[in-house]
This record gives sequence, structure tokens and C-alpha cells, in this order.
Amino acid sequence: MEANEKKFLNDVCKQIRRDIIEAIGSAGNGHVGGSLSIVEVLSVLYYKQMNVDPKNPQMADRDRLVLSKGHAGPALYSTLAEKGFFPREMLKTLNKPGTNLPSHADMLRTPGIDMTAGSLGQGLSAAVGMAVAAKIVKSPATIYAIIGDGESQEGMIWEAAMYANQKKLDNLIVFTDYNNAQISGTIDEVNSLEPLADKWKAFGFEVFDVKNGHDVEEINDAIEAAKKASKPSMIILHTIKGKGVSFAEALGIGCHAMPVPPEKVAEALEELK
Ligand SMILES: Cc1ncc(C[n+]2csc(CCOP(=O)(O)OP(=O)(O)O)c2C)c(N)n1
Repeated sequence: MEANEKKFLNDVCKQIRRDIIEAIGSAGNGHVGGSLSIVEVLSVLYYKQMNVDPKNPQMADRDRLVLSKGHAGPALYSTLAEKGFFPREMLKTLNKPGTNLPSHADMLRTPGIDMTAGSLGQGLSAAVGMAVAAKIVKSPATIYAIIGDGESQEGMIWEAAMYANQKKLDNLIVFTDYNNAQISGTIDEVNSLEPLADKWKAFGFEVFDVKNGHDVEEINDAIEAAKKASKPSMIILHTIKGKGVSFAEALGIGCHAMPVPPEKVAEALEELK
């Protein structure tokens, strides 16, 4: 990746983080930690990899993203707003009565959202269904899904994985946001996923381990390699919950869902200048 492109994407990430904090700040509270941990993958997807058109969100043969960890809606909304799917001012309506930006992603309300999510475990099955459908209609679309590490404790994730392998879905690329934090503790304390890469390999996936899940170049390289694989791909992103906002990062699992009063919004915006 060229240095200027990397700088551009990193600037986009900063702007997305500012939007997330402002949106959650206007709601008063929300899912800060798991939104901030997926900013880089979203920027690489929407600014470099995905074939989407903000002016035509329902475009046939577009690539799809299922944000299976749907509670990170604010991160996806901020990315879509920056891309021009809807006006940025809408972000201030996050989770308010009558909004088209509910806390969890809803495909019937928001331009650019490909799948409703929020009940953890279900999104990957939807993505697998989309990938099967794309094969049937011979669409060139790539189907992406982002799952949480806590979410990966759900059995339905592994049912979907089994079927992706059965159908040899080389048009499916899944990311695990491996921030090693869920609500009630670290993943390792609550119900460890290890050896995670070996598990996905055993389920028939090509596995890519991205050591720094906040490095846009590493993420992009993994996606490029995954697109060439002849089977479904799992890209494990080692990330930090609350990434980029010091007071959130410092809280660890405590930043999962948290209040963001005006003074904290100001503090974060100063840091993200
Ligand atoms: C089926 C289901 N059970 C419980 C919840 C409540 N819930 C929302 S987020 C969350 C933790 C998810 O952890 P993880 O997947 O690691 O997400 P991240 O840390 O990336 O935010 C839980 C239990 C839910 N949304 N769906």
C-alpha cells in the first residue's frame, strides 16, 4: 500500500472515531468499545475493497457486509455516513425515538445496511445464505461478515461455518474482532476460543492471522489474499476494545457499553484531532 493511501485511510479512521464518539455522546451512552475496535476493517472495506455505491445502496451484485456483532452499529453508521450513504447530521439521532439509526443495525431503516443484526450468533448464517445465493445467481459479489470473539462462543457460528465449507463458499470472507473482551470478562477468563485459528482451519476455512488488527495495510493484504483463496476465509483481527480513545481503552471490558457525557466527548475529540 502506498504511504499516501495509508495516511488517507488512517485519517478516515480518525474521522470515523470522532463520529462514533459524537453519535454516542448525543445518545448519552452506547457501545463504545466494540465500535472503536472495528474502525480500521470498516475503512478498508468501504474505502478500498467493497463494490458499493452510496447513491444506489441496493445496487445489484454489490458486495455485502453483515455486521453480525450488530451492537457495533455506531461504527458502521459512521462509516456509511462518511461514504455518503446518508447525511452525517443523522448520526446525532442515534438510538433516539423515531431514528433510522437504532443502536443495533437494521436493514429496513438505514441505507447501506445489508442485514439486521443484534441477536449474537445469527449474522454469520445470514452471510452464508447470501454467499450461497450469490453462487446460485452467478453474482460476482463478495460477502463479508464481522463477528465478535464473545459472539464466537455461540454454537450457531459453528453451524454456519460447517455449511460454508460444505458449499465451498470462496466468496465469503469473515473477520473475527479478537479484542479478547466480552461483557462479563476477558474471553480467556469466560470461555476461551483457543486455538482459534486451528478451529477455523478444521472447519475448512483459509485462515489469516492479522497481528495488528488496527493496521490498515495488514488488513488489506489479508483481504487480497482471502479473495484468491479457493475456500471460505477467516481473517482474525487482533484488536483493542475502545481503540483510539484513551479513557475507553483504559476501562478494558468496562468500555463495552458506557455513558459518554459532553466533557468526555470533548476529551475524545481533542485526542482524535
Ligand atoms: C444472543 C445474544 N445474547 C446476548 C446479547 C447481549 N450482548 C450484546 S453485546 C454482548 C457481548 C459480545 O461480545 P463480543 O462478541 O466480544 O463483542 P465486542 O466485545 O466486540 O463488542 C452481549 C452478550 C446479544 N446481543 N445477543
